[in-house]
Amino acid sequence: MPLARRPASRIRVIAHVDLDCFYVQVEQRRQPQLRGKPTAVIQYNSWKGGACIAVGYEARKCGVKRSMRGDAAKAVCPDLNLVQVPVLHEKADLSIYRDAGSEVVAVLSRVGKCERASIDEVYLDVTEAAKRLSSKDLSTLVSEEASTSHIVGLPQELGTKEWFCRPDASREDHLLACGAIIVADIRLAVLAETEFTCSAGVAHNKMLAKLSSGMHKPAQQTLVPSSAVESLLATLPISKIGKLGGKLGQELEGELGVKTVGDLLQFSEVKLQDMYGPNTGTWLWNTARGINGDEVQDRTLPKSHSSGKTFPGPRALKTLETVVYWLKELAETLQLRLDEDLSQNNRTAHLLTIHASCHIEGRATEAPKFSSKSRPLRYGVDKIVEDSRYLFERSLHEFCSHQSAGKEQSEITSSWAVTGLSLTASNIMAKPMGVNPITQYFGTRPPVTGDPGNASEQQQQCPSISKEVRLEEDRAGASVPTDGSIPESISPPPSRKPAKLTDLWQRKASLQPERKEETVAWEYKQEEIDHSVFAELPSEIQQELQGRLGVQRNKRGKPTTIADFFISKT
Ligand code: TTP
Repeated sequence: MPLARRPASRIRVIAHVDLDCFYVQVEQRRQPQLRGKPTAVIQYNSWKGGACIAVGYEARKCGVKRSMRGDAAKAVCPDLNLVQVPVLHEKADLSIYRDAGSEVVAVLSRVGKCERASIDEVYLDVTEAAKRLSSKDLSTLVSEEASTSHIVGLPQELGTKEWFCRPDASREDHLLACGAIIVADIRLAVLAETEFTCSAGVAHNKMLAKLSSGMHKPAQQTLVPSSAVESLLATLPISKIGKLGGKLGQELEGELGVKTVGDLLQFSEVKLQDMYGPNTGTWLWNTARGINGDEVQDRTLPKSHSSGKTFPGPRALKTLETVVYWLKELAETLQLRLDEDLSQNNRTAHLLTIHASCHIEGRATEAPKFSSKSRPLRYGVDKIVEDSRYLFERSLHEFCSHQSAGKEQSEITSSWAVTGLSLTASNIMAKPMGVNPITQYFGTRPPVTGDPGNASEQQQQCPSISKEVRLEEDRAGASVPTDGSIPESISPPPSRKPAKLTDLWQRKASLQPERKEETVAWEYKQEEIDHSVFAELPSEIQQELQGRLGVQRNKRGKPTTIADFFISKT
């Protein structure tokens, strides 16, 4: 559910930075002979040459698209270089891409508050830096890169540099121009220090910044002045707004005939609240006007860790034994990530969630879909396997019961097929220094297999396996051990270990499809906590406890321009 936040009371300058054809750039840096040549990165999977998951811009010009299999891509672009995602423990290994992203984050975070939003996307709040620049004479500061910025709604008679430096600019536009100069400079620094090009959107809020970063790619930046917002949104399909891509967007179209963001303007806030609830109604009303109060979070580390894999077509898992085999594989990867996070960042995760895609063979699956379920996370591969197996069985039981309504139960329970499986560790918190976790003070009850009444689980309807999982699949499509290698693909050289940046980030939760809020399962009722005892606890413990209770409450409620560089590569 989208959250309607209070509009910001001050002018902000926000950038959304998105790396161009990211995996391809990482591979081209590892294999410089590929620079300027049509290149795509494929998941390891012998079927029809593997799926393209990242396509370089040279290859796009030849007609290669991400949705293509390697064989089809080669057919449209015979010179195409296919690079396979590295594979580790029978699954794709994304660490080189994560580490490369961390290098970029390290550079970007110099200019302002930095939120790592995905493996290759970052939000930056450059308001303070823009304010500092605003007292200076911009005409001497507009770099060549900045002057290539695209400005939405720029009057034809005005050049970009003129728009930046015009004396009658509003305070809002002046700060935006300052932000654009800063973002152009930091993009050049990213290129110089990491060899990666990126594109950016610069606006007064996150939503508009994100919308605009993809308008001109690769290696360019786009500004959205407030005066251009209305016309920009008037014809923008609602699906372009992240949170309107799914069920809510379909409802808007079906119930109100809304196709573009501008179409929403005709409805009052009250009407939207009546139809979609007070929070979503207000969020929709704001969105129609380009209002978005979301703050850039100060976060360069991931909010969760996931490990997943899909099992398409004949690879679908049809027995509990094979599911448990893969749960163990996924648990091992997850535990490695948890260990790394603990040792490098002193953070621990507290919630384990299993997502799966399941259907009954030979039948269109009827709603509700296979439920995602969560429970408190216990560290250790065996414990993760035990807990996730328990959750899986619970969900499978519910799924089969529903699917068998009016049909032969035995037929249903024997013909399920799992095509996607993933484990996520979330609710990550800093581990208090020098004290044991609060779970040790209270002795958290471990989950008991077969305990049907365990109140600590939650359930979510997972409309489909998440994009996160899809990404994991892409890496892990590789994972069937009997697959042959792909002759045309270029095997990547051994991974180059980047300098100490692995601790900076990972993948985002924004890739997760929208779904009901996750809640941590806390096994103590708030009213059972004696506040005088609570006040005696070490502050770190109080903090941890508050964190948990807080979550519980949620339940309720050198080229001159970067483009030159890019062109010079082609
Ligand atoms: P994107 O940012 O969606 O795309 P991109 O960086 O390849 O290209 P663009 O210049 O158009 O932004 O994805 C970032 C990386 O995430 C991409 O390089 C590969 C990976 N990825 C997957 O593995 N599977 C997917 O389904 C998608 C969409 C991306």
